[in-house]
Amino acid sequence: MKVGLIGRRGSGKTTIFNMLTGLDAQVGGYAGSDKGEIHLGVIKVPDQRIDRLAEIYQPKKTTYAEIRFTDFPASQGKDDLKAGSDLLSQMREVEAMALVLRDFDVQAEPLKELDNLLAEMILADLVVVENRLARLKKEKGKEQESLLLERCRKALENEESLRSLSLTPDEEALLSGFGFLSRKPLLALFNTSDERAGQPLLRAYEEELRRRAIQGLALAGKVEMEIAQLNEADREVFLKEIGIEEPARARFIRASYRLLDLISFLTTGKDEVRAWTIKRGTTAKKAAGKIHSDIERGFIRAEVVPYEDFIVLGSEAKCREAGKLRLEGKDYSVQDGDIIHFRFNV
Ligand SMILES: Nc1nc2c(ncn2[C@@H]2O[C@H](COP(=O)(O)OP(=O)(O)OP(=O)(O)O)[C@@H](O)[C@H]2O)c(=O)[nH]1
Ligand SMILES: [Mg+2]
Repeated sequence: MKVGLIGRRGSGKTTIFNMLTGLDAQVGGYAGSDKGEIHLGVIKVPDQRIDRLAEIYQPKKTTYAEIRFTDFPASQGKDDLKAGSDLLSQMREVEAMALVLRDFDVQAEPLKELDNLLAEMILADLVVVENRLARLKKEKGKEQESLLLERCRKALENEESLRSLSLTPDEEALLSGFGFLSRKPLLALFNTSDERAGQPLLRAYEEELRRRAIQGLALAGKVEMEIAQLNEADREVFLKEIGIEEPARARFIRASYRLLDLISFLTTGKDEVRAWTIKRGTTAKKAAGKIHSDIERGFIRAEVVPYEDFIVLGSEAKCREAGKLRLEGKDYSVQDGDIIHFRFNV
């Protein structure tokens, strides 16, 4: 999964990037010490099921699901999302956006920041839609696309995001190539002061977000970054001391999975124990394609054991005896925690 960190200059994007990745990218980029670089980082998604399965199988390789973060610099001008900018085209590549909102001092106006960012994204998308529509006028046989883009234009002109449109899978596919910002799943990250570390999102914010149909999360970027950069033993002590139950990284990962409606299925064996991230509702055949296109193409069936059953019974053989191993066809909707062996034929 690719997540972009986006926000105003000095809102704490790099601070939060460091917190999430445990890296040590230069903060305070706005002061000129770094020249607006993009930072990239990858984290493994902690998964106790994988830990447990690795203990049982002792595989050669253990692979967790991953999230890839891109920390975007705020651009030099005031409008970060100027049409045609390089930054903008890179933002179109991410699958989800985390908007970092400054909420750590008295001058902070996180909701205003949020609304401005949302408005900029709508504007950026509108430019793309209008350019494309102008070009389509000269082309034949693109009626469906034109009609759809007209619908998009109407929404955007009414200052509504493209998230608000309900689309058929076909329409979705037509739009996917544009990478519209206002259609990307969005998480609002309120970067609070250290004193509010570990506290949930303010009620007032929650209500405002609900009105905008956006999910939010509060984190105290600065102190949580410092915690993330400690070694594991010190981290535990420190977290207790300031009363944080769970590091913000774990909360962030869970919120992202919820936001994107993602689940994991698991594969096991002597070679590798691995978690695979898919969208809820993905069929067995499509899930197989996540591993390899050959397995999708030659799909015969999926042998499925739910993780919980496997742990209770202790082995695949016992699961088989107890009738917990199911044979599922290509249209089976994969469930979170399914341990799957795919049978296929190439
Ligand atoms: N007090 C306090 N300061 C913070 C917090 N988060 C960030 N800062 C400070 O705000 C400044 C900007 O932080 P960065 O993380 O570099 O902000 P940024 O959004 O990456 O900035 P640009 O990349 O320039 O747009 C730094 O000096 C941080 O120490 C916070 O939670 N509390
Ligand atoms: Mg930065």
